[in-house]
Amino acid sequence: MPFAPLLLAVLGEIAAVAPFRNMLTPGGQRMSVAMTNCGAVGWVTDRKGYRYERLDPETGRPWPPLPDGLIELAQRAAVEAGFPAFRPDVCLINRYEPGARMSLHQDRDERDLSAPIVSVSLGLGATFLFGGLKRSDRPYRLPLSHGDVLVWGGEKRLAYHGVAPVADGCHESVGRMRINLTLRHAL
Ligand code: MD3
Ligand code: FE
Repeated sequence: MPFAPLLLAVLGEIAAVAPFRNMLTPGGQRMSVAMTNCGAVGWVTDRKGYRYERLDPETGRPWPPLPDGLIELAQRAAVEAGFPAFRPDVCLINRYEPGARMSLHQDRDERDLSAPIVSVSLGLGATFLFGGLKRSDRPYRLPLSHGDVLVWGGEKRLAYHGVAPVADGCHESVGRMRINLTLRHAL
């Protein structure tokens, strides 16, 4: 994967400023996925709810800037998928250790839901669960592996989705984890 080494270097710099943390859901459950952000705002959750915040609640400081290379990668993917106007302003970074999962949810905290979301997967593979517009719609299972770049937009933007528990393993360049970056237009 040509862009993986650069991405991993950038991730190390981001995590040094805004460390990965397991956030609390509004219901009080600790998430198994560890998260951080870069960009003008960052996605957070705690007892008060889900939202985007300008300051990292862990450090009280702004999130690290969104690297230009990441913006370009996401814009190139979005153009290919038919979203030439996509202007990402935030990247949510998810880290899955073996056993971590993400239950079915919708992404609806972004202001303009006509903007797509670009996701980049690194490290261990995972099964992505791709449901419908109702939580009860039975999800498709889609394997995701290192280097996959996907663009989620249009009528599927509000589809329920999640990630099945990540199986144990060790990826040769990323190690014992899966990293997923989602580039979004949140503001
Ligand atoms: C389909 N992350 O951060 S990324 C999330 O692999 C999230 O970490 C997953 O769901 C992960 O919110 C999946 C791909 C993705 C992101 C947003 C979507 C797929 C989507 C929004 C609508 C439909
Ligand atoms: Fe999501």
